[in-house]
Amino acid sequence: MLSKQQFWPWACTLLSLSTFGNVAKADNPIVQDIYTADPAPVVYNDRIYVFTGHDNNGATFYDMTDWRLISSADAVNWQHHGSPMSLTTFKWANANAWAGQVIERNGKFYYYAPVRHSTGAMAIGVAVSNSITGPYTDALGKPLVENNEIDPTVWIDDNGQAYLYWGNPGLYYVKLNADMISYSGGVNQVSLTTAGFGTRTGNAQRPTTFEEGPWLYKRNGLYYMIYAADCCSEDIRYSTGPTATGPWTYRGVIMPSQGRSFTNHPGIIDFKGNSYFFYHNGALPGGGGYARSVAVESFTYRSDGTIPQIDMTTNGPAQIGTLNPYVRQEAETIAWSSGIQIETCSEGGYSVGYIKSGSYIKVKGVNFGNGAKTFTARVASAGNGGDIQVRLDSQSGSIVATCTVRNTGGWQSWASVSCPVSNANGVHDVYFVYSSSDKNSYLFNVNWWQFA
Ligand code: FUB
Repeated sequence: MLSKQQFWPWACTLLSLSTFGNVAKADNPIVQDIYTADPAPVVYNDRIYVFTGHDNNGATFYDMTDWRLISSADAVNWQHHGSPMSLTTFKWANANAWAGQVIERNGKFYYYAPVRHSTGAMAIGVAVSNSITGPYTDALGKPLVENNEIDPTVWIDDNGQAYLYWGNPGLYYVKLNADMISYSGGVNQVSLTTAGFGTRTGNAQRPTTFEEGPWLYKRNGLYYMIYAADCCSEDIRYSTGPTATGPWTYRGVIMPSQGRSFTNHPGIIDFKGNSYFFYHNGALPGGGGYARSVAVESFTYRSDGTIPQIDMTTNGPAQIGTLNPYVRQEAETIAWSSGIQIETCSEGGYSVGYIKSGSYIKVKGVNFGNGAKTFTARVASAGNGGDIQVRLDSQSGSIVATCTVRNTGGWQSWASVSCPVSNANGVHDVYFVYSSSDKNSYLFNVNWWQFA
């Protein structure tokens, strides 16, 4: 995979770390080994979890078959959690694993997702799990709502009333019951007025800018409806209201149409005192309208609660705190990667695989404090192995440790390798650069790493 600098044609001037006084910034897009779309962030247990769709390589339509999940404690290093749910979860569905959202209630997690019913119409299913990372199982064995429209968003108001909105071309909502898998009062259709959703020109069928991808939330007493607008290419706009059911007042554009994908899809959260806007674009190599990638920006609400314009960047938000290298870190905790894939691990969870010479993983803002002495990695190899070079601050930065990995007897036969570390003090971006004289073969897999 190319470096970001090679493929970001509309990039803002890339700013060096020194410009920010050594504050690590996220790298956008935040997943590099696969195409991801339709981000749905949720804060849980001091982490941001982002549920995404998964675009296929070479796709010519949204023939998506599973969803993906990543999480972060610092908004720059993202742990991959594989696929929490797939199309097969909904036995009554046969295509289109599109834009979903997860919400927690009373220790259970509810995943609302649009899929194509085997009858042919788009419908919204609900799946449930006891763990945010899944697996999720179909809660009903049939659609929760079905009117051939898509893109559910869910919000629980202060009084406990939950709302599920969805729609394209319309906008609908139901009041969910406390069980989160049924509703009362029937399906309500929002009247899409230009006062509420802005004026679209040149499309008599769709006089307002609302297109799809609604995202409902409440902040400081104000209800927000964010949505993809004014297709195509879409931009992101928003409306606000005094209640979860409006009346809605149009507030304008948040993110202009940018970034090589003719769709976009919003998700907004507050986390550790910061506000984050998730979206997608076509920024990865081979990216475009059907090969999208999720990215994130931080922003600050104006004092009246309105949202400023947010542009796509390659830098993304600043890191919250630093990453502790003296506790075990999953190898699939990544700020940026090249030439790797994530796969399930026989020791549990996930590991990094398909590593070749020249592949690398960047982890941002690693705090070595007074200095690390030893590096340990959990590895497996059915091949000839190779070296893990631990470099600081760039792919070609100084090498502070080199661990040699040999054949362990299988790609899931795990062993620990350790090597001495020198001159690793303070806070640095760490690049794990994988190296071998064999430039063609897979070298080894990595499950976790830890400094001492
Ligand atoms: O990912 C498939 C569809 O594309 C989503 O449901 C829409 O929001 C658009 O992003």
